[in-house]
Amino acid sequence: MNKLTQYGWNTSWDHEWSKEDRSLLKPGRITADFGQMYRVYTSEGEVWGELSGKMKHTLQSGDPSPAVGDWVELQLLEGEGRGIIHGILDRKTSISRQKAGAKSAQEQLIAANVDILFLVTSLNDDYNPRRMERYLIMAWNSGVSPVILLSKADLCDDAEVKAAEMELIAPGVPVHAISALEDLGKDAVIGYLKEGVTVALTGSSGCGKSTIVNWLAGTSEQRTQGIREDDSRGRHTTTHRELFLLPQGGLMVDTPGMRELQLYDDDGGGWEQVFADIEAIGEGCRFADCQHINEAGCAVRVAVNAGEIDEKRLLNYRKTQRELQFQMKKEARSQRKMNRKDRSVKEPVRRKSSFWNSRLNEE
Ligand SMILES: Nc1nc2c(ncn2[C@@H]2O[C@H](COP(=O)(O)OP(=O)(O)OP(=O)(O)O)[C@@H](O)[C@H]2O)c(=O)[nH]1
Ligand SMILES: [Mg+2]
Ligand SMILES: [Zn+2]
Repeated sequence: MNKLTQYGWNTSWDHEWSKEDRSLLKPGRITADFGQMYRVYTSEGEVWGELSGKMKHTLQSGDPSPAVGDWVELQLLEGEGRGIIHGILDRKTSISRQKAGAKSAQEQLIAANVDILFLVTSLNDDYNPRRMERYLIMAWNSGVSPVILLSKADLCDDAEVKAAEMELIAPGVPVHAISALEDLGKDAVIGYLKEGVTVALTGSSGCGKSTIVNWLAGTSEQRTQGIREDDSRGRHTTTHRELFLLPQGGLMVDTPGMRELQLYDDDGGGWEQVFADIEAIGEGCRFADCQHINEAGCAVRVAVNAGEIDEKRLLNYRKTQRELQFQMKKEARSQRKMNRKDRSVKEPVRRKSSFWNSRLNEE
């Protein structure tokens, strides 16, 4: 049987665990999330886990539900191959986005306790530097280290040019062109996989995330499917998040491709980090609140005209900024609403619609 340390347990988690009396509970790591049921890896092997009644209740009042990668407190039911989840250990990192379709600002966790995030984009029509900027904002906000993988290098003649472009928009972030089909770049990818290290994959549907899992695992762990001929888009083959233990050591979280990444900024400073170059040049603008559109004495415009900053990057800088500001306003609004409710309702607020139903339709 595999050891808990292979799943990422270490002295730091041990320390966290022993802070409270948990003698009747066992630590387990969530490896898959099926809505109401979870797969949980424990020292006794993998079991089904469901939330305790108390946890379900606190979730309804807004506490975050467990995500793939979370370490949980599990009460194992002897001989039943299942257990009850009583709590979540504090997350070291959490990758979040804004929940699709939500009216208020709502965080949706993609994975927890991830060390490295592979931002995958394929070198066909999927390739889009502006989208990569969005993914980078998410990565830096989550506290994980991003690595850019340019997949399907076999379909492209100028992989080096594209890799250089990525290095320009993401200074200091490693960029690797790979091809699972032609077994190219595998060593670079394996270099990130060490015992106990958790790597997650993210990117559009069809960019080849599940193919990467299979390529590294050397088996067909995950189902993959051809992309649509007419527009090169994927078919949303992967439908739930799952964590795999790889033969090289290390863990990999496969996720469903996103239709669009709506940013959820929890003030992690991701946006400032991604556009640090523009922010720095902007220091030289005459007006402190310069929007870098056509103001007099705008240092950013000068840099754009000199070809030092791509105009499209500047547009994305503004677009993502507006989005995050709008979202913060939404958040403030829903917070005010909550406060009003708190004053008027003594009983805990129960939501009418089923919490779990809404979770199942999330992607
Ligand atoms: N030419 C080429 N095709 C690849 C490569 N890697 C993956 N593909 C193909 O791309 C298609 C989509 O791959 P998947 O691995 O299913 O993509 P995904 O990112 O997991 O997609 P979702 O699960 O929908 O998010 C499949 O037909 C793969 O065979 C590659 O290196 N080269
Ligand atoms: Mg997939
Ligand atoms: Zn300016």
